[in-house]
Amino acid sequence: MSAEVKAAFERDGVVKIPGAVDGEWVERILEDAQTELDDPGPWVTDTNPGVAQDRLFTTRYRWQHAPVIRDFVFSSPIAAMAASLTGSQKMRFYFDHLLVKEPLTSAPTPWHQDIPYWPFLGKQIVSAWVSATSSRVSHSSLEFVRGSHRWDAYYAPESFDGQGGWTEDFKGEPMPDIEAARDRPDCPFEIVGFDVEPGDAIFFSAWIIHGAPANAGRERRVALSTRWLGDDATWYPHPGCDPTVTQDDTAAIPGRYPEDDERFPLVHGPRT
Ligand SMILES: O=C(O)CCC(=O)C(=O)O
Repeated sequence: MSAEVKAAFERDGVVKIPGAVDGEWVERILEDAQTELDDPGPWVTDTNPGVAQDRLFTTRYRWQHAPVIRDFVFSSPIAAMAASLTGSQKMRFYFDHLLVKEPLTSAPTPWHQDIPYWPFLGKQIVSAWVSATSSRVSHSSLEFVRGSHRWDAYYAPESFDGQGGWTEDFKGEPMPDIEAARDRPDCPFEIVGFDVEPGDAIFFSAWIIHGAPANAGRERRVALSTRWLGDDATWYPHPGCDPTVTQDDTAAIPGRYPEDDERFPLVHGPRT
């Protein structure tokens, strides 16, 4: 990563890296997506099961048993890129999240911040959203509130299926109404979106506010988001966070760097 790209990531909280992974990975992700749509695993959000249009489908936490995801995590260049962007010596893996929007999916991805959903704190926590399809912002590519990773805000999570609160347990500030503000001349948010081609990656801070519009197009949109823990990550289980991994599942110690190779394997960097 050039100094310029790293500076942009630090300033904006997001950068697009064109052609981050090659066509072979793209093919494998597309095949994996079809397999999951046909036979979904346990951690699924699905607004319209079984149909070919108007369906937002997400599935996650499969790296331990899905060979494509496992290979991607351990063999693609993404971990090294995440380390370079965040200035981390090491990168541990948190989880994988496959996100599909079928043609004419009316559901937007709500504006949200990732960090409150997750049992971690730390500024060197990053996602790599790798697109396996060509997508314009109007066809549900991602949008961001530029610089919002530096606000020090921690907003209450929302469910992706439009059903409102992610959990009753989480007490937090509600997300500002970005959508209502965006067309106002005095909109205080700088919204940036990225059109993508297959293999492009959007890297973004776990603290940045982001979302995606509906898919107004006639093509399926497929992306694999992987979540990475940099050097300053600490384990922070809290009410209402990600139910796929709890304190019962890990040897990680609250407030400490998560040295648990079963749950959060070291993928990049030295062991010591
Ligand atoms: O793909 C999407 O629509 C949303 C992705 C997202 O929010 C994420 O990867 O954190």
